[in-house]
Amino acid sequence: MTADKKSNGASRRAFLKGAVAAGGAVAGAGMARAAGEPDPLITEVQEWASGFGEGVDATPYGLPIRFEDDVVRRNVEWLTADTISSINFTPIHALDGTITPQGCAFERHHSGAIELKKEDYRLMINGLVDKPLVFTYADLERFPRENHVYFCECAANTGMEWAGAQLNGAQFTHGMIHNMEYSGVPLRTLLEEAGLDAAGDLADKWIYVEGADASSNGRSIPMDKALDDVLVAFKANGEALRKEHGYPVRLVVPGWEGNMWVKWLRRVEVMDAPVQSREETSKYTDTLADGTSRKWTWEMDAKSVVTSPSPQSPITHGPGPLVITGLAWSGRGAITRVDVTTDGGKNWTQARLAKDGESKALSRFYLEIDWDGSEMLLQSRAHDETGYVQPTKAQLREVRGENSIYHNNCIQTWWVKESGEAENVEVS
Ligand SMILES: Nc1nc2c(c(=O)[nH]1)N[C@H]1C(S)=C(S)[C@@H](COP(=O)(O)O)O[C@H]1N2
Ligand SMILES: [Mo]
Repeated sequence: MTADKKSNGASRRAFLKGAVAAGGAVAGAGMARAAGEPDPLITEVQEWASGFGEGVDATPYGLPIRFEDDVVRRNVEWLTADTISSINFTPIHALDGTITPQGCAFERHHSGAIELKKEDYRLMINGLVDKPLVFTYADLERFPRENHVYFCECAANTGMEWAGAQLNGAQFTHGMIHNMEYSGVPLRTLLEEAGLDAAGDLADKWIYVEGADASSNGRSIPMDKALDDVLVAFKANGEALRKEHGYPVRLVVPGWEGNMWVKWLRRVEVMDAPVQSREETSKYTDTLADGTSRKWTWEMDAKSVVTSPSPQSPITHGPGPLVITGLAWSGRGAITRVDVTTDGGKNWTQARLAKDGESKALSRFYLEIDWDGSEMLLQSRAHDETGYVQPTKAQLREVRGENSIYHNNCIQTWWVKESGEAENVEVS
């Protein structure tokens, strides 16, 4: 291995504690046991076949079986001073497919997750509209609905990695993302209900959206986006939004940074200029090397990560068939291709997309290899339908410097060792 590896191992290994499974490599290259070997799990009558299981009344609303209790959201205590204004991370290293179950989808709150009943819910549309309106939840349910799958990524995802390899696990480096099927009413429908004639030329108009929680989390959105694909959503993955994701109603702003996806949506004001709120000036902007900041960086650039093998999902078998898998996404449209390298970027192989990329939604990729048991520097590289290719860390630093927190979409490297264990590193 000639590439240089850099990591801040000791400090970050400490917080991971039990997160890494104990598995090491086992002998044998086979994918299945040879027939004929005595195996009590095959030859004996098992306990679970000797009596009855639970009745259908045992679990009116099911949770994952207890053996899966490590597939949970985790937070990193030292990242924030208080859990009320904090973040936790989706266990992407342990999931497959693309849909994130709500129960383990990351949460980001500025003033905690509030409890708001449907009966107490109101949405106001005001400002430069023909007739200001207030909708109840029941009113919203009477408008034609749409269903769409979209990812929601916090702009701070991967934000700890600018200065060097930092957090040891895909959950922590890339887990500020979830991908759900939303059911809701296009914001366009509600704006048209209020009437936009009063706004005049829509090309230079904005909306300001805010939540009902104490933080209100207000953001300005240009009118053309508001009228394009923004959804006022009340269901995710078929069921009501969870409290932590904005029950009963949240804004879905496809492809744009998570901060704009206002939860507990209470107000949409049509305006002739952006508000320049805290969340779009001192926060969620990127300071460059020369001290100036990038403005209006709403779209999430194409990005990908290998979810397994990875530090929390080590290889637990010997050489032979190995499934490498991960996620790719772009705020500008569909993923068209993902490449994977096992040697730190010298040779790339095109991975297999589980299905055709969907616009502004996660794509799952697989690369099946015959692992020779030697160490690997695993990386993935996403391409989207605009022709954009995910940059290396060095390429990104060249244009963005190292002052940023947000919008780090660089290529991630896992150093997979002969033991099958993996570590977050940088290659140069
Ligand atoms: N009202 C309100 N909306 C909010 C927030 C908030 O604190 N309050 N956090 C924002 C941020 S920064 C992100 S990344 C997303 C996270 O959505 P989630 O908690 O459903 O994952 O919600 C956004 N919407
Ligand atoms: Mo965020």
